[in-house]
Amino acid sequence: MLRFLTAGESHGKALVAILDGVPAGLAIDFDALTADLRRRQTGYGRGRRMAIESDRAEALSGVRHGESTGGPIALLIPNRDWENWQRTMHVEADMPADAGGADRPAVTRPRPGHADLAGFVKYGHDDMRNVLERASARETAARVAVGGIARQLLRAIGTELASHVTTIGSESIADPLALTFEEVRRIHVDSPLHCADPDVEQRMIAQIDRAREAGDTMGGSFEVIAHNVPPGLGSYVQWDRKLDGRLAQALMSIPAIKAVGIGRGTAVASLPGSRVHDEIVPTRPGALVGVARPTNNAGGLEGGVTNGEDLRVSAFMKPISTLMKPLRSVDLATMTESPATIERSDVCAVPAAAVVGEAMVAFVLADAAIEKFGGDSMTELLASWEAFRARTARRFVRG
Ligand code: EPS
Repeated sequence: MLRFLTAGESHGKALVAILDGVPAGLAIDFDALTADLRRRQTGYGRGRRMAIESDRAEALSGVRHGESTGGPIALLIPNRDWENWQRTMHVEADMPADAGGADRPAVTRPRPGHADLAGFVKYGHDDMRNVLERASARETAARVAVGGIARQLLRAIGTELASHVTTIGSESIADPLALTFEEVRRIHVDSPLHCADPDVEQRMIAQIDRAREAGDTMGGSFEVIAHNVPPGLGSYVQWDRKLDGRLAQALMSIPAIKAVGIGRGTAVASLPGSRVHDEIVPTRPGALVGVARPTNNAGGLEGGVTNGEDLRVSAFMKPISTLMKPLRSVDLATMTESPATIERSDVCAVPAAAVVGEAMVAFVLADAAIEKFGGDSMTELLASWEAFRARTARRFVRG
């Protein structure tokens, strides 16, 4: 079983993740982790914080001489902004004499849409900074580092991932499923919104600009595609083993994600079966699953099990809840109507969320691959995968 926990506040000293269950002998490429962390920091519409941070994950345990040992991998991502927040965020009961930054007043005006009010009620905090610091999407940097390791495990069995932004506000690309994995993978890493259609991307940028000028924010959607996914991951035999359910939970846990779609997603509700289900035709020589599917509306999952087609999942993100032109709220210190708190924030973070989405999908797939192929070391896992591969390919050969 692969599992992870994260710790850390947005303006605390660092983010931490513990990833447990990585088989021994996986070569870990830390430059690749840094590149993923960098991608999460970019995208048109991000705020000034990202100019301060240059995220980098350091392993504190579980890696020796560049390879996983089989022990838990502890990852540390320092927050560079910490030095500007020590007077507000110090751990000690008394402010340390050398603490830097400002001593900011308590947050008492909850932002509609944020965890502020819910955390005030649930944990009994008077200063909602205790809520927003942990509810912050900054935590997703730790997930990207974890997902980067999961991705390296998947690469060992030939599985690759890519993502693209499909909607910002009212602008969408026409048909995401019409794009192949290769077309999505080829989107330039420095493209402003990581959208496959440059004309739509320009209109998306204009939407973000208009939102920024109005003190408003923008949501959108993205799709994650996994290519060369082993068939047979997940299971139909029990509700909590269905891979679509596991992917949905993983993606819904990303801050601000409000809906998840598999393959054709919500559109299947309004189409007849003849236009939804992907026909099965003979034959696909050389393929592991030796039949062809002319369409992939199912997004690579049938019965909660991967079917060998590309895995395609999308996620839908609400606009960020910190508005520079704040919505109405109540100051809970005085119980008087008062505009919501303004924190430094982003106008749109959908491209960043897409990178986090890749990380979460990679984690779920790596967990499912370890479950299916097992083993304590990569040698064992790869041997089991190869044997399954050979056995499966043979079953599609007749005559
Ligand atoms: C950040 C995500 C956002 C940023 C944050 C860094 O977090 P939140 O969900 O709290 O809006 O606003 O940066 C700041 C809090 C800041 O000081 O600018 C991230 O993804 O790293």
